[in-house]
Amino acid sequence: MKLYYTSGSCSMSCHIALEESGLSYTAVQLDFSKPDSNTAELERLNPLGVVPVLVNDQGKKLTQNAAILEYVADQKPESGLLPAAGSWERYEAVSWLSFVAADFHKAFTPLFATKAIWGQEGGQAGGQDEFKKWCWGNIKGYLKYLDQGLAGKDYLTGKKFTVADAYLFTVGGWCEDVGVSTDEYKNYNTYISRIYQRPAVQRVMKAEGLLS
Ligand SMILES: N[C@@H](CCC(=O)N[C@@H](CS)C(=O)NCC(=O)O)C(=O)O
Repeated sequence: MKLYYTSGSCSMSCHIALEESGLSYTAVQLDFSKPDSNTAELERLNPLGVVPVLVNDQGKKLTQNAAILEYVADQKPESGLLPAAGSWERYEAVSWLSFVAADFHKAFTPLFATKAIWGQEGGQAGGQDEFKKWCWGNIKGYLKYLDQGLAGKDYLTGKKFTVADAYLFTVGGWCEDVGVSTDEYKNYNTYISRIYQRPAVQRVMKAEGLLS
Protein backbone atom coordinates (compact mmCIF):
# COMPACT_ATOMS: atom_id res chain seq x y z
CA MET A 1 0.00 0.00 0.00
CA LYS A 2 1.08 3.55 -0.64
CA LEU A 3 0.07 6.56 1.48
CA TYR A 4 0.47 10.11 0.19
CA TYR A 5 0.87 12.54 3.10
CA THR A 6 2.12 15.93 4.19
CA SER A 7 3.98 16.34 7.47
CA GLY A 8 1.77 16.95 10.52
CA SER A 9 -1.42 17.30 8.50
CA CYS A 10 -4.56 15.18 8.92
CA SER A 11 -2.91 12.45 6.85
CA MET A 12 -0.73 11.68 9.89
CA SER A 13 -3.75 9.83 11.31
CA CYS A 14 -3.57 7.33 8.41
CA HIS A 15 0.20 7.10 8.75
CA ILE A 16 -0.26 6.22 12.46
CA ALA A 17 -2.98 3.68 11.63
CA LEU A 18 -0.72 1.96 9.08
CA GLU A 19 2.19 1.90 11.51
CA GLU A 20 0.01 0.59 14.35
CA SER A 21 -1.45 -2.11 12.08
CA GLY A 22 1.90 -3.68 11.24
CA LEU A 23 0.85 -3.86 7.57
CA SER A 24 3.49 -3.26 4.95
CA TYR A 25 3.23 0.18 3.29
CA THR A 26 5.19 2.97 1.64
CA ALA A 27 4.69 6.54 2.79
CA VAL A 28 5.20 9.25 0.16
CA GLN A 29 5.83 12.68 1.67
CA LEU A 30 4.59 15.68 -0.28
CA ASP A 31 5.25 19.38 0.11
CA PHE A 32 2.58 21.47 -1.57
CA SER A 33 4.90 24.49 -1.51
CA LYS A 34 7.43 22.57 -3.64
CA PRO A 35 5.43 20.85 -6.38
CA ASP A 36 7.12 17.83 -7.96
CA SER A 37 6.19 14.56 -9.65
CA ASN A 38 4.65 13.25 -6.40
CA THR A 39 2.35 16.25 -6.00
CA ALA A 40 1.38 15.88 -9.67
CA GLU A 41 0.56 12.22 -8.99
CA LEU A 42 -1.50 13.20 -5.94
CA GLU A 43 -3.50 15.67 -8.02
CA ARG A 44 -4.12 13.00 -10.61
CA LEU A 45 -5.31 10.59 -7.92
CA ASN A 46 -7.42 13.15 -6.06
CA PRO A 47 -8.92 16.01 -8.07
CA LEU A 48 -9.48 17.86 -4.76
CA GLY A 49 -5.68 18.03 -4.47
CA VAL A 50 -5.60 17.09 -0.78
CA VAL A 51 -4.01 14.37 1.34
CA PRO A 52 -4.44 11.66 2.45
CA VAL A 53 -4.68 9.33 -0.51
CA LEU A 54 -4.16 5.60 -0.13
CA VAL A 55 -3.43 3.29 -3.06
CA ASN A 56 -3.91 -0.34 -2.09
CA ASP A 57 -1.99 -3.40 -3.31
CA GLN A 58 -4.52 -3.88 -6.13
CA GLY A 59 -3.89 -0.29 -7.33
CA LYS A 60 -7.26 0.98 -6.09
CA LYS A 61 -7.32 4.45 -4.60
CA LEU A 62 -9.13 5.71 -1.52
CA THR A 63 -9.50 9.30 -0.32
CA GLN A 64 -10.91 10.78 2.94
CA ASN A 65 -9.36 10.10 6.34
CA ALA A 66 -12.40 8.32 7.78
CA ALA A 67 -12.59 5.85 4.87
CA ILE A 68 -8.85 5.16 4.80
CA LEU A 69 -8.77 4.65 8.57
CA GLU A 70 -11.63 2.13 8.44
CA TYR A 71 -10.02 0.36 5.50
CA VAL A 72 -6.64 0.04 7.22
CA ALA A 73 -8.26 -1.23 10.44
CA ASP A 74 -10.24 -3.84 8.50
CA GLN A 75 -7.13 -5.12 6.70
CA LYS A 76 -5.84 -6.26 10.10
CA PRO A 77 -8.86 -7.02 12.34
CA GLU A 78 -6.63 -8.66 14.96
CA SER A 79 -4.93 -5.29 15.53
CA GLY A 80 -8.14 -4.12 17.25
CA LEU A 81 -7.83 -0.76 15.51
CA LEU A 82 -11.62 -0.89 15.16
CA PRO A 83 -14.16 -3.19 16.81
CA ALA A 84 -15.72 -5.92 14.64
CA ALA A 85 -17.99 -4.74 11.81
CA GLY A 86 -21.63 -5.04 12.82
CA SER A 87 -20.99 -4.76 16.56
CA TRP A 88 -22.46 -1.86 18.57
CA GLU A 89 -18.89 -0.93 19.58
CA ARG A 90 -18.03 -0.50 15.91
CA TYR A 91 -20.73 2.13 15.46
CA GLU A 92 -19.58 3.92 18.60
CA ALA A 93 -16.04 4.07 17.20
CA VAL A 94 -17.36 5.30 13.82
CA SER A 95 -19.39 7.93 15.67
CA TRP A 96 -16.15 9.27 17.19
CA LEU A 97 -14.43 9.03 13.82
CA SER A 98 -17.23 11.07 12.25
CA PHE A 99 -17.07 13.63 15.04
CA VAL A 100 -13.34 14.15 14.49
CA ALA A 101 -13.72 14.34 10.69
CA ALA A 102 -16.84 16.46 10.37
CA ASP A 103 -16.74 18.61 13.51
CA PHE A 104 -13.34 18.85 15.19
CA HIS A 105 -11.11 18.78 12.08
CA LYS A 106 -13.29 21.26 10.24
CA ALA A 107 -13.33 23.69 13.20
CA PHE A 108 -9.64 24.39 12.43
CA THR A 109 -10.03 24.89 8.70
CA PRO A 110 -11.20 28.55 8.81
CA LEU A 111 -8.21 29.48 10.99
CA PHE A 112 -5.83 27.93 8.48
CA ALA A 113 -7.57 30.03 5.79
CA THR A 114 -6.92 33.37 7.51
CA LYS A 115 -3.61 33.72 5.68
CA ALA A 116 -5.33 33.34 2.31
CA ILE A 117 -8.09 35.80 3.30
CA TRP A 118 -6.22 38.51 5.23
CA GLY A 119 -2.58 37.69 4.59
CA GLN A 120 -2.09 36.74 8.24
CA GLU A 121 -1.83 33.42 10.07
CA GLY A 122 -4.71 32.29 12.30
CA GLY A 123 -2.56 31.80 15.39
CA GLN A 124 -1.84 34.28 18.16
CA ALA A 125 -0.66 36.98 15.77
CA GLY A 126 -2.70 38.48 12.97
CA GLY A 127 -6.12 37.67 11.48
CA GLN A 128 -9.43 39.30 12.20
CA ASP A 129 -10.04 39.27 15.96
CA GLU A 130 -13.80 38.67 16.03
CA PHE A 131 -13.55 35.89 13.48
CA LYS A 132 -10.70 34.20 15.33
CA LYS A 133 -12.56 34.42 18.65
CA TRP A 134 -15.54 32.69 17.07
CA CYS A 135 -13.31 29.90 15.72
CA TRP A 136 -11.49 29.51 19.04
CA GLY A 137 -14.85 29.29 20.83
CA ASN A 138 -15.92 26.42 18.58
CA ILE A 139 -12.67 24.53 19.15
CA LYS A 140 -12.89 25.07 22.92
CA GLY A 141 -16.49 23.84 22.92
CA TYR A 142 -15.32 20.61 21.27
CA LEU A 143 -12.37 20.29 23.68
CA LYS A 144 -14.79 20.57 26.63
CA TYR A 145 -17.01 17.90 25.05
CA LEU A 146 -13.97 15.65 24.54
CA ASP A 147 -12.68 16.27 28.05
CA GLN A 148 -16.02 15.15 29.49
CA GLY A 149 -16.24 12.19 27.08
CA LEU A 150 -12.77 10.99 28.06
CA ALA A 151 -13.42 10.94 31.82
CA GLY A 152 -12.42 7.54 33.24
CA LYS A 153 -11.29 6.25 29.85
CA ASP A 154 -7.90 5.48 28.34
CA TYR A 155 -9.11 6.01 24.77
CA LEU A 156 -12.23 7.37 23.05
CA THR A 157 -14.01 4.01 23.08
CA GLY A 158 -12.68 2.86 26.47
CA LYS A 159 -9.63 0.68 27.00
CA LYS A 160 -8.52 0.10 23.40
CA PHE A 161 -6.71 2.44 21.01
CA THR A 162 -8.62 2.78 17.74
CA VAL A 163 -8.11 4.71 14.51
CA ALA A 164 -10.46 7.37 15.93
CA ASP A 165 -7.74 8.08 18.51
CA ALA A 166 -5.12 8.35 15.77
CA TYR A 167 -7.25 10.99 14.08
CA LEU A 168 -8.08 12.94 17.25
CA PHE A 169 -4.42 12.97 18.33
CA THR A 170 -3.43 14.33 14.92
CA VAL A 171 -6.00 17.13 14.81
CA GLY A 172 -5.52 17.96 18.51
CA GLY A 173 -1.88 18.68 17.72
CA TRP A 174 -2.96 21.80 15.81
CA CYS A 175 -4.37 23.58 18.91
CA GLU A 176 -1.06 25.25 19.67
CA ASP A 177 -0.58 26.28 16.01
CA VAL A 178 -3.86 28.21 16.01
CA GLY A 179 -3.39 29.73 19.48
CA VAL A 180 -5.78 27.54 21.53
CA SER A 181 -4.52 26.49 24.97
CA THR A 182 -5.65 23.05 26.15
CA ASP A 183 -4.42 23.58 29.75
CA GLU A 184 -7.86 23.45 31.37
CA TYR A 185 -8.80 20.09 29.79
CA LYS A 186 -7.08 17.65 32.13
CA ASN A 187 -8.60 14.36 30.85
CA TYR A 188 -7.90 15.43 27.29
CA ASN A 189 -4.26 16.28 28.06
CA THR A 190 -3.65 12.98 29.87
CA TYR A 191 -5.17 11.20 26.88
CA ILE A 192 -2.98 13.07 24.36
CA SER A 193 0.16 12.23 26.42
CA ARG A 194 -0.88 8.57 26.50
CA ILE A 195 -1.11 8.46 22.70
CA TYR A 196 2.10 10.46 22.25
CA GLN A 197 3.96 7.74 24.17
CA ARG A 198 2.84 4.93 21.87
CA PRO A 199 5.91 3.56 20.03
CA ALA A 200 4.14 3.58 16.63
CA VAL A 201 3.15 7.23 17.11
CA GLN A 202 6.75 8.14 17.97
CA ARG A 203 8.00 6.34 14.85
CA VAL A 204 5.54 8.19 12.63
CA MET A 205 6.32 11.57 14.17
CA LYS A 206 10.02 10.93 13.59
CA ALA A 207 9.36 9.84 9.99
CA GLU A 208 7.34 13.03 9.40
CA GLY A 209 10.17 15.16 10.82
CA LEU A 210 8.16 16.26 13.88
CA LEU A 211 10.49 14.65 16.42
CA SER A 212 14.26 14.36 16.38
N1 LIG B 1 -12.14 15.67 4.23
C1 LIG B 1 -10.77 15.41 3.83
C2 LIG B 1 -9.92 16.59 4.27
C3 LIG B 1 -8.53 16.49 3.73
C4 LIG B 1 -7.73 17.77 4.01
O1 LIG B 1 -8.26 18.81 4.42
N2 LIG B 1 -6.40 17.67 3.78
C5 LIG B 1 -5.54 18.82 3.98
C6 LIG B 1 -4.50 18.54 5.04
S1 LIG B 1 -5.23 18.35 6.66
C7 LIG B 1 -4.80 19.16 2.70
O2 LIG B 1 -4.28 18.28 2.03
N3 LIG B 1 -4.76 20.44 2.34
C8 LIG B 1 -4.11 20.89 1.14
C9 LIG B 1 -3.04 21.88 1.42
O3 LIG B 1 -2.54 21.94 2.55
O4 LIG B 1 -2.66 22.57 0.46
C10 LIG B 1 -10.28 14.10 4.44
O5 LIG B 1 -10.77 13.71 5.50
O6 LIG B 1 -9.39 13.45 3.86
